[in-house]
Amino acid sequence: MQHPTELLLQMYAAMTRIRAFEEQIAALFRQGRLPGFVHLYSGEEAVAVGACSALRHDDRITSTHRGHGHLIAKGADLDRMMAELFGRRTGYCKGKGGSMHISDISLGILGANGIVGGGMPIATGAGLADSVLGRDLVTICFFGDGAANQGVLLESLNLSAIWSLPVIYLCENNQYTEWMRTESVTAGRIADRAIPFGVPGIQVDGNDVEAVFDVVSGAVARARSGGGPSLIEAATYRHHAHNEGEEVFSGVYRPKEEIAAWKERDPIRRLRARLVGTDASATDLDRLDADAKDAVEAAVVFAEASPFPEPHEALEDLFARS
Ligand SMILES: Cc1ncc(C[n+]2csc(CCOP(=O)(O)OP(=O)(O)O)c2C)c(N)n1
Ligand SMILES: [Mg+2]
Repeated sequence: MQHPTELLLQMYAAMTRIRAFEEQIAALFRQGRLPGFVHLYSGEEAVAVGACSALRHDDRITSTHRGHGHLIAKGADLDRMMAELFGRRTGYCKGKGGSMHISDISLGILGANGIVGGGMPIATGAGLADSVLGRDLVTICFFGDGAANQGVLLESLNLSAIWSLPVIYLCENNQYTEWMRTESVTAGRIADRAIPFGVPGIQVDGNDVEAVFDVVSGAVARARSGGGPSLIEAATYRHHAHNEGEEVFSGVYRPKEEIAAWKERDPIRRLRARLVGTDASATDLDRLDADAKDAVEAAVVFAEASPFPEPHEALEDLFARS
C-alpha cells in the first residue's frame, strides 16, 4: 500500500530516535557508566514503529526485557527513560526499576517486563477490561520467539478468542532465544500457533516498516470493531548481543556472515532508500538523524545531572496500590 510521505517521515524519525538511544546506551555501557543489564533493540525498530504507528495515542502496549524501542515508539520520554537507566530519582521508576520495568500508563505503556512472556496475561487482562467496560481500545502485546514457547501464550490466545478481545499478539522473531537459534528450541511456525484457536496468524517481514504497519493496521481495525485477536510473527534480527557484555561468557554463536546479511537489510537504511526519491530529501533525513542524536545527548545530560534516590526511599513504591 502507498503511504503518505508525512507518515513515512514520522516513522523514520521514531526509528532513528530508537537507534540513537540504543547506540548511546551501548557506548555508555562499554564505558562502565551504566549500572544494570541492558538488552538493545537496534535492528528491530521497524516492528515497534510500524506497530505503534497503527495505534491511537490511548491504545495500549505491553513490552519485554528488550523494551526501549517499544516505549520510544509509543512516545515515552527519553529523559525519564535515560534517568531510569542511570538509576536516578527523575527516572520512570525513580531509579529503582531500571531498563526492564519502565512503564507510562498515561501513554498506554503497561510496562516493560523482565519475565519472558509476562506481557501476555497483562495484555489479555487489559483487553478483557476494555471489552467489559465498553472502551474501544486495542492492546498490542510484544513478545519474542522464545516467549512463544511459554504456555501462557496458548492460554491468552484461548481466552482472547472465546471473548473476542481486542488484543494483538505480536511476536518479534529475531532468530535467537538468548544464545540458541530459534529453530533449535521451537517447533513449527510461530504464526501457526493461532490456528487451533481460529485466530488469524500472519507472518510479516519485520524489517519492512510499511509491511508491519499494514498488517498491524488490519489487525487493529479487526480488533477495534469487535473481530477479536490476531497473532502476528515479524521476522527480524538484533544487531547487538542478547545483553550488552554477553561476550564475557557467551562465546561466538552467530555466524559473521549472518549478521552482515541482516545488516544489509537494516530497516532504517531500507526506509531511507525508499524515502529519498519521494518528496523528502536526504537533507530532511539528515536533520531527523541529527535531531535524534541531540535528543539522546540531552537525555544523558539530564540523567547525569539528576540525583540518586535517598536511602530512605529504598522501600517506597515497591507494590502497586489500587
Ligand atoms: C520466565 C523467564 N524465563 C527465563 C528468563 C531468562 N531469559 C531472559 S531473556 C530470555 C530469552 C528471550 O528470548 P526471546 O523471547 O526470543 O526474546 P529476545 O531476547 O530474542 O528479544 C530468557 C530465557 C526470564 N527472564 N524469564
Ligand atoms: Mg528472540
